[in-house]
Amino acid sequence: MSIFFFFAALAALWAVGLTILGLRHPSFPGGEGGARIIATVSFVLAGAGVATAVITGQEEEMAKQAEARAEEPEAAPSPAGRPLRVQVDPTGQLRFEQQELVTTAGPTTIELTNSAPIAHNIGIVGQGVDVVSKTVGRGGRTSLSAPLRPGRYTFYCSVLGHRQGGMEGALIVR
Ligand SMILES: [Cu+2]
Repeated sequence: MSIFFFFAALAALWAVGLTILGLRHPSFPGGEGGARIIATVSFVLAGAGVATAVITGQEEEMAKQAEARAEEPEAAPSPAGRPLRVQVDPTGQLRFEQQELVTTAGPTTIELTNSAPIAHNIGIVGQGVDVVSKTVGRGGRTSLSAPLRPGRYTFYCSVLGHRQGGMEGALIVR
């Protein structure tokens, strides 16, 4: 930014200087050599100004994009009131299909669909909240509801050994 302003100021000073010289000396710029020098300096100043403007613009655009990326949530937040849906890995691995859930503060419902061959449930723990749904077998569905304040929670399966085996994820409430 400062480099761009430096060249812009230099170009402006150059233009003002040329005008004053031109007004004071009717014979200005004094021959072909003088005119060529003035034309060259003007061209270089204009070129440097444009180049720095382009580079500055690109840097600002990149900084803006990096900022946008940093602010982007990893998952789109579920609109308030809509249930968050979680599926279990159908192959029997101890994992949920979702590793991260994002929602907005308020009454929150998580619905679990279990298409795995073994029984599972879903629970939320964190920020003083500790709730677990019913345990359901293959093809079963269950849900749990809790009022959630903004913060970071963990959702998990409370069946013995399942959380330790990998059945957990992050629940982010905004
Ligand atoms: Cu489980």
